[in-house]
Amino acid sequence: MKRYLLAAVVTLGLFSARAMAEGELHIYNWTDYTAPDLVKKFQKETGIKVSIDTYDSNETLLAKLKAGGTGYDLVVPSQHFVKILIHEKLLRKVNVKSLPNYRNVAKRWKNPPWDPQQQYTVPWHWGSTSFAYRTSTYHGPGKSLKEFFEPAEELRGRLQVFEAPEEIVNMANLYLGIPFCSEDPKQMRRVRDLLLKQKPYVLTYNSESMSDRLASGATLMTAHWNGDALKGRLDSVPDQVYAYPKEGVVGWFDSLAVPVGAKNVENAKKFMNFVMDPKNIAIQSNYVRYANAIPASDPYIDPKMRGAPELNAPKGVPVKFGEACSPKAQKLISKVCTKVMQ
Ligand code: N2P
Repeated sequence: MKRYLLAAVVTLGLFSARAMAEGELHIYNWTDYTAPDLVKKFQKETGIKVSIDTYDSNETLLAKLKAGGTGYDLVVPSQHFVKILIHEKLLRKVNVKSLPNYRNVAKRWKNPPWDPQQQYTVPWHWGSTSFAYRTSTYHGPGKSLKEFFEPAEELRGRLQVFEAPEEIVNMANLYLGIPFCSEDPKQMRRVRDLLLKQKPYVLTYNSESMSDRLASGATLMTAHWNGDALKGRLDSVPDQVYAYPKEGVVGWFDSLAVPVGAKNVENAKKFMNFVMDPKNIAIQSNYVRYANAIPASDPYIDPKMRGAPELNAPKGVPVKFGEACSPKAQKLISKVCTKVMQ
């Protein structure tokens, strides 16, 4: 986990008088998921000093919020974890519809099933989870999850698998044809056995630096999120392919939400409103390379993202969105992953 203050506000350790006056905003977000230029612009326009901590899975976020006393004002859960966090009374209502820029949200993403009255969340990005590789070092074809879960011999010790339990288990479920959030110990034993069989091929269980490891040659295949894979391809790994296996990819939709106990709620709402502005969310999308829910941002989106295969699932490949698992199913997932990743 990294904590950093943006250089814009850390001028020889002295904060501008305006920043002091306007207060602070503490964001807890996924690694490499907040555009520095977006934050700089927000700080400049509002005088609010922003700090960012990062995490690498919804489970880490959930555990952190459950422990309490985080000091965070904004967090970025995926859709099914929004439901869990609401159920656990860990999120605070913020009357999203009163924010002026809410009108910019695409109709299809308004009042989403995980927040039907839009009381808690503002859309951030949506995307999918699959695997990726470089065509120069692995010949694919990248058409089945079998290549990821039961890899070819050349991949022994050269695979990166997310440390995010539910996402990896969901991928395994897709491959094995087992429903998400299974409460059936027999089905979950099949998942465990598959992951244990995959283990000798795994170099690291880790949800960061996926493209960097592919670029250096440390790995030949990695679990990946589609936007991160696109970013990797555009920045440093031109032959990186994000696979769309026939069994499907795991879909997710991440949102901004205010945790209970946040001290800077008004500043959090200012940021929520700020990112529903088309130009601002375009700055964010162009950095992280993920789609957003503000259609008026389209003219400002980097043309390199238009039609990018990473952001467009081919017809016939199912995109199956993660579901809010019952405590029993959550426990089984955690048991499987503790056994596999220990
Ligand atoms: C992190 C992106 C994570 C998105 N760079 C997963 N929901």
